[in-house]
Amino acid sequence: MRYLDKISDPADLQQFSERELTLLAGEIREAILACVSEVGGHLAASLGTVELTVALHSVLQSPRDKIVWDVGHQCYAHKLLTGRRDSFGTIRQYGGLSGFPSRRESPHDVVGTGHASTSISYGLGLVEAAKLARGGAGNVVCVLGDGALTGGVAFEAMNQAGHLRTPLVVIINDNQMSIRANVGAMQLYLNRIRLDPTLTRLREDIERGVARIPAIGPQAYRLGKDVKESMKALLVPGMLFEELGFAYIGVVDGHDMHALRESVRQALDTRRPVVVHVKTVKGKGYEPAEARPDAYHGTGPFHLGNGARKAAAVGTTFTEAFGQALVRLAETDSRIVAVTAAMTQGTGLEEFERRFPERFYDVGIAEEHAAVFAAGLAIGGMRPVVAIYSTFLQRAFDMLVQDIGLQRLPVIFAIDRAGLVGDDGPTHHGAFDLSFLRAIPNFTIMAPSSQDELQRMLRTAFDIEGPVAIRYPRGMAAPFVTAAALEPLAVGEARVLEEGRDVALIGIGTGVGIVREAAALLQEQGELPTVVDARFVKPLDSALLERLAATHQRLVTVEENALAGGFGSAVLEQVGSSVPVVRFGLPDAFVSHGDRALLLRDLGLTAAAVAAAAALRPASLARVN
Ligand SMILES: Cc1ncc(C[n+]2csc(CCOP(=O)(O)OP(=O)(O)O)c2C)c(N)n1
Repeated sequence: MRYLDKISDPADLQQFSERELTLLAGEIREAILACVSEVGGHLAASLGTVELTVALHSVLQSPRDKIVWDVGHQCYAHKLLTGRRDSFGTIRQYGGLSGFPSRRESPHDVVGTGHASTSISYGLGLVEAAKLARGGAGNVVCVLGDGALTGGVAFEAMNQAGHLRTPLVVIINDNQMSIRANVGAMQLYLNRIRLDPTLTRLREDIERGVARIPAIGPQAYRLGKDVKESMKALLVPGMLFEELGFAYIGVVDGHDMHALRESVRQALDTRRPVVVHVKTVKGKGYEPAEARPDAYHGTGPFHLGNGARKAAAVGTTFTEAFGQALVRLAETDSRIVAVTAAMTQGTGLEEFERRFPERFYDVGIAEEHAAVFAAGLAIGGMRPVVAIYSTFLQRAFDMLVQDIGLQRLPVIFAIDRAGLVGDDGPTHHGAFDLSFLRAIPNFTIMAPSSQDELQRMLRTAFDIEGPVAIRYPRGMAAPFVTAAALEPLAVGEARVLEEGRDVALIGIGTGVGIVREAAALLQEQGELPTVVDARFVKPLDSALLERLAATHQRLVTVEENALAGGFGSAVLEQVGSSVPVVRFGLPDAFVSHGDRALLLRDLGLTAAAVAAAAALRPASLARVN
């Protein structure tokens, strides 16, 4: 029997010796690999934190003690140790376990996460709440990566924690990687600490009050505390954290069970804010993932033997279509600058970075900064393109309003992963961008139905002297429309795909594929709907909408955005009560994780449902909003 099979609750770890805990870590690694190679998932981060997770759960008493996982993508070992071993194989699948901590799933998942850099804020709130409630609330340990430490909110929380002197343990899981190699001055600082063991020894020497600094010798010690403090500031690892009011413990080998357990105990004993700097290897224990942790950050199913992906993608994704077009445009316009917040690969900017390194910026996990930085670039005469996932753009909402919309700056947002993303679930679905962008004056908002359309929209964006958003989904670009690539579009003009009668089906983005299919179903029943690709959410093609309203008995809109405030709402606002409008889109609820097609089916976002709602024979109406 495996050690893992003896654990149904973290308390069961108490029965094991440190040697057994280390063996258990090996079993957990195997279980993660067996599962993720079958169903895909966040592999490398979870492999890197196995010993850390075992160490934490063996020292702490969860859920009385609370572990807050930043981002949460490294939580697989935690799930295996907290009563979810038998359902682990369902992770990220429709109806199965979430790929992230989820409050609905387990009392051990103290917070539900998915977005980075929030753990210290949560942790601080938890400890302060316990103080206020005067309950014996246990210890709180936040685990965040060096990548997450590039996010400003982490520093906002440290600033407050240091000030309050709140007893809170912050474990920095330093693997030198964000999704790819981490960037920024903070990473250089962490590297300096972790790469130079003499610094750690120096720290110990100075802490003991022994002046053994070679060039200065014993005299310095006699000069007293001030000199000692300034020497510390220059040389001592972790001084930056100490200046912020945190004690510093490190650097700890994140794969050494004994060292980890000792340092966690020591940290808990300090009863003040404390940083434990742990050095781990992302992808630890699986050679392909150690060699290419970026490729195995999030992976589809793969062959365990050699790490090769089981299903290679065929065709061009929207992401690739965007990246290619941006490179083409940048060849002839030296003002074009690309900005990403730690998502170079995910947003298709690798080729741009290779071709134009001086015009490429990875700002780290800092979406708010990315937006304002781009605003500065635009004021300075550049044409910045911020390539960003819809869900992460949510962080920068105030910047979109204040720093870009209000200033009417020509910043282009290339918004990837708009709509449902599938396996990652509600923390990652891009459900709201049309709603929150549409409310901001001066923005032009487009959504392509195909890769050609995306490329033409990007070209169009550079002709617009104000902010632009282009939103497109994860996955393959529908190949059904071919237009002359990179020809600009007429701003605010929709495209009538089929002139029909009675019912007008109006799609935006992925909605266009659905209305085309729905039209085909209706045609089989002898109906002749009008079919429109709206292309623009703002400005709307108001002339066309007025004409359709006057000549049709019903308008049907289809979008992959929240119905509240989305494209269909815009159409309703335009046509008022002059014609019934049936809207299809995402509900006023957080959509779960799982296969995108299954989720769309559950939500009634299918061609069959649209056709049923569009059919004029009342009996076949599926739903009318
Ligand atoms: C606000 C936000 N922006 C971007 C992401 C995408 N993302 C997920 S994990 C990750 C890298 C995190 O690096 P780190 O914190 O060092 O953890 P590691 O994966 O190295 O363990 C990024 C950029 C996110 N989850 N949240």
